[in-house]
Parts: sequence; structure tokens; C-alpha cells
Amino acid sequence: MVNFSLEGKVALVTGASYGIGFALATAFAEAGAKIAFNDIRQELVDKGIASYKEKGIDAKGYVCDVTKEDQVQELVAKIEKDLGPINILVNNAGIIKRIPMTEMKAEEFRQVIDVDLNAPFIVSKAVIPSMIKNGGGKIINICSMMSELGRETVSAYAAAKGGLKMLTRNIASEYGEYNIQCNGIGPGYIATPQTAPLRERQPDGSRHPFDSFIVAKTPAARWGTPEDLQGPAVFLASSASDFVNGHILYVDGGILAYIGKQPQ
Ligand code: NAP
Ligand code: GCO
Repeated sequence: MVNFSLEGKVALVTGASYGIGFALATAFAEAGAKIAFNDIRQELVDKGIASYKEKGIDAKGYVCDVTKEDQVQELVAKIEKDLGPINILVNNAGIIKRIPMTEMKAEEFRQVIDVDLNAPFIVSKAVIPSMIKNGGGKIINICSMMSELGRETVSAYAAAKGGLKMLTRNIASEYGEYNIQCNGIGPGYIATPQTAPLRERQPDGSRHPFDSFIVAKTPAARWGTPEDLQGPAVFLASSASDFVNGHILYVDGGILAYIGKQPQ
């Protein structure tokens, strides 16, 4: 029988007190996994723990900045002590800065690369040795439409998410022989706090032009929800995907397949 169960597994989802990370961790818990998550600030961790509790999930939350290697090493050691070795890692924590490239400071560009690309390297590096020791593991990197496409104002984000796609393939290449599967999920446009500014109503009550643009660009004709990503994430975290490695699973309502609406 195909096995999507995560019973007995320990999952770390980074930046998961709300948004996409929260939805993925919730789905993992429902499939049987024990959940650890981190966020950058204590109040967010507390808020996250309360939200998991509301769903009947006893998640362990930790304060940790994923860009800091010493904090990440400490985080992994604490999780091992509290829950056991990590079997599933989701590199979810991410930021975006929407600034035209010629106006962007090099420091701002670096910050985005640091959280969206360097951090997945740091956290993966911290868990891979114990995954090897324990006979395998699953790493899921949260990529983006910007792993494939560009657009105005998101040069740093696109560079990071494009890099994350290749980091995914490289981890799969380098550690596949240890039964580690590293895959990506490339969400389409998902309604979360990160994309809230793109969906804000206009002063006259009409839709934000970017909101209408995304609905027109998406064959499903809507924004995605964090819940749309749950099934694909459980698949990639479970033994049902044991021979899937280095793959980016785009969950985008069809955006990447579509040339766009023909002019009327
Ligand atoms: P979100 O609502 O902004 O949540 C991101 C989370 O990561 C927040 O809890 C954030 O904490 C945390 N975080 C940021 N920097 C961190 C750091 N240095 N250390 C630890 N935690 C940190 O974003 P989301 O929309 O759920 O996105 C989650 C992931 O999916 C991101 O990688 C994003 O790029 C990606 N993604 C999103 C979409 C979309 O349409 N929403 C589409 C494709 C991909 P703070 O609140 O303190 O910043
Ligand atoms: C933007 C968006 C995106 C999405 C997502 C798409 O400004 O274009 O924030 O980049 O969040 O990553 O997959």
C-alpha cells in the first residue's frame, strides 16, 4: 500500500509560526509527525505555539535566526534532545524586498540572499550528518515562481530562489546515495502576509491591479492558499516519494504552463 504516513517522524519547519510554514507543519502533524518550528522572535514563537494548540498539535517552538550558523547548530541539538533526530526538514523561512534593482542597496540584496539561500544551506548542513547516521531523511526547500521567472522589483528574491532550486538539486546529487531526498515546492501566488501588500484593496474599494493580474495569469483563476501546499508537502515528506529526488514540484494553479490570456 502507498504510505503517506509520517508516524514517528520528527519534522523541523523553519519560520512556521504562521503562513505557509504553519500550514505545512499542521499537515505533517495530522500525518503523525512530531513538530518543531522556529521563528526569529519570542512573541511569534508564542503565537505559533498557541495556534498549533488550537489545532490540537503539541508543537515545540524555538527562537532562532536561521541565518546564524551557531544558533542553528544549537537549535538542532535542542530538537534532538527534546524530540529526537530530525527526519524531515522544510526550509520555509523567507523574506522578500520589492525594490527596483537600481535603487536597491547591496546590503538589502545581501539580506535577502542570506535568509532565502544561505539559511537553507546552513540548516540543511546542520541536519544532513544525523540524517546520514539514521539511514536517510527528507529535505524540502520552499522555492517560488521566481525560481523560474523574473519580474520588476524582485531581483534579490529571484536570485535567491533560483539559487535555492540549484541547491536542492545539488543536495539531491551529493547525498542521494545516503537515502536523503531533497526536493523543492514552488508555490504559485499564495495569500499570506508576505503577499498581502499585493492584494490590498484600492482606496476606491477596487482590487489591487496586481491582484487582478495574478488571477488572470493563473489558469485556476485564483490565488493559492497555504492549504493547497499541504498534500504536495506530505507526499514529499513521506516514503511515497522515496525515488523522487532533486525535483521542484510547482504548485501554482498552472501559472508556469500558461502563456496568458489571449487579447479579446
Ligand atoms: P511569511 O508569511 O512572510 O512567513 C515567513 C516566515 O519566516 C515568518 O514567520 C518570518 O518571521 C520567518 N522568518 C523570516 N526571516 C527569518 C529568519 N532569519 N529566521 C527565522 N525565521 C525567519 O511568508 P510565507 O508567504 O508564508 O512564505 C513562506 C515561504 O514560502 C518563504 O520562503 C517564501 O519566500 C515562500 N513563498 C511564498 C509565496 C507566497 O505567495 N506567499 C510563494 C512562493 C514562495 P517574521 O514574521 O519575523 O519575518
Ligand atoms: C512577488 C511575490 C512572489 C511570491 C512567490 C511566487 O512579489 O512577486 O511576493 O515572489 O511571493 O514567491 O511564487
